[in-house]
Amino acid sequence: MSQSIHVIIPCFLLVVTVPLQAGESPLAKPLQAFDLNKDGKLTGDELVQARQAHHRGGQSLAPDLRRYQDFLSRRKAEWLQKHQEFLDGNGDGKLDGTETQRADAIWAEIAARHDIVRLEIIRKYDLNDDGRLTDAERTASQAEANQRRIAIEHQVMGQYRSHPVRSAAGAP
Ligand SMILES: [Ca+2]
Ligand SMILES: [Ca+2]
Repeated sequence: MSQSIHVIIPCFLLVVTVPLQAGESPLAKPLQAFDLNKDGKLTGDELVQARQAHHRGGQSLAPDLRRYQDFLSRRKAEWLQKHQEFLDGNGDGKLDGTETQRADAIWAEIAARHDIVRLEIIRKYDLNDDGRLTDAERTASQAEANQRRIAIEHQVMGQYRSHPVRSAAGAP
């Protein structure tokens, strides 16, 4: 009887209360990695991460992150092409150092918002709670994700287009 109870209690929720040496975590070793603020407890996001890692059964999130970074690189290349005319401030048909710097800064703003959308989309469409999207979950999320990414790029570019930065030479 007591054995079946042990099986039911998810191991990641157990916090052992034993007298501690200074600096020693009350968490079981595999869980300590999730205790980001090192307070000896799993709270909020830490608990979510631990639970999702448990549901992934030891599989890491790294391949998904790489996949996202590749996606973001392709997205940036398309964006550069689409807004080439605007980003090419002096209109010589190419981006010099200053223009590239500015393009990178604008893209960093867009990418930061894409990152937020990515997490929100995963939270919403991750039905099996493993912190990643399966192909089916990804397909289900695609329409909303695309729509939101287009809106972000549109909004940020709108702001820059309506407030053009002064030229490096210094307008009066
Ligand atoms: Ca140029
Ligand atoms: Ca999932």
